[in-house]
Amino acid sequence: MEEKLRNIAREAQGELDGVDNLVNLEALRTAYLGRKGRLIYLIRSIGKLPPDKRPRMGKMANRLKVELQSSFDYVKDNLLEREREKKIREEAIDVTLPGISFHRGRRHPITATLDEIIDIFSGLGFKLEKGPEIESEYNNFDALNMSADHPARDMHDTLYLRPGVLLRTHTSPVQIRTMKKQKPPLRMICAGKSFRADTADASHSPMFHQLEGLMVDRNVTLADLKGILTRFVHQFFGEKIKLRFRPSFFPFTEPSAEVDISCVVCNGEGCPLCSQRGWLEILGAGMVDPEVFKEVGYDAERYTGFAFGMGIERIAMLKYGINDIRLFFENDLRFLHQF
Ligand code: 2NM
Repeated sequence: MEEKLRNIAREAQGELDGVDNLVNLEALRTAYLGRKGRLIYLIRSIGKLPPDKRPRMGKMANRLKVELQSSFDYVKDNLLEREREKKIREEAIDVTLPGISFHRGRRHPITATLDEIIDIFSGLGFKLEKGPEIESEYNNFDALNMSADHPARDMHDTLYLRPGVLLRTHTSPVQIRTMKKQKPPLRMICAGKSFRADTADASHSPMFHQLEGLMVDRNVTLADLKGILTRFVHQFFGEKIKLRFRPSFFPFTEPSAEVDISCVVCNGEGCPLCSQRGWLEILGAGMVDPEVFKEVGYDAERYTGFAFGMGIERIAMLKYGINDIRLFFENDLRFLHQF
């Protein structure tokens, strides 16, 4: 009996040493200490021993039972700890790894400039009107006092789609469309793409954006034009900026003017941006020619109006210090992400 107990102790220890997971450990525990286990079986047979041998064997068996129990517990604790460590290793998150970066989309600088200018004129009571990029020769030229033989038409290097139909060379046809469907008083702006058969260089692009405005009412004068444009320039470029109106010519306005602002870089001192002149041309304007009013059915005796137009790329280039118009259309993210 003593021999059997010692065998059980040795074998249990040997098997315990080889156990490497909790399932096998539990099976082993059942095999030795379970209700039908080897040790329990032996303990039950103690009752069949002669009475004088029972206490010693009982003690020995019980000691072995307690020892085995604590050996099992010890191995179980070790296995649990090993599993926990493995889990931590496998599920570890390196919080020092850099995040997965992504670039957020944003407005194109031309859109941002357009939005800002539209906001300013909205605040002055001008309503935004829209028109198509494909236009009739009539709306783009004839109705604007630019007849077929008018020299100003040559300046516009027009992209024709077919005879009489073209890509608008400016947004002025939107004014024609609006005046034809709406009686004065009228205060409108329009903004959008214009097209000319130009070869791209630092200051030319075959597609560019214009924003134009028109105000028609009784007694609208050049003073109103100067007042509105001054408000716009001060709001967009800053209160310090000075304006200068130079006489010019457009077929659709009389008189006509080109508007300069004091240089945004040198404040009029003279620098490379303004070619030492101290002034930058930013828009064209004038009093609407009575011929245009006649064409859209407005009474030129009763109404007067001013109109103006500006190139958005040029305005954006001055505002953001950009020296090549082509940058706007290359869609280089290194450029676009700066705005
Ligand atoms: C400019 C300069 C001067 C202009 C005139 C008109 C219309 F249709 F009312 F006659 N729209 N836009 C105009 C006048 C545009 O852009 C440089």
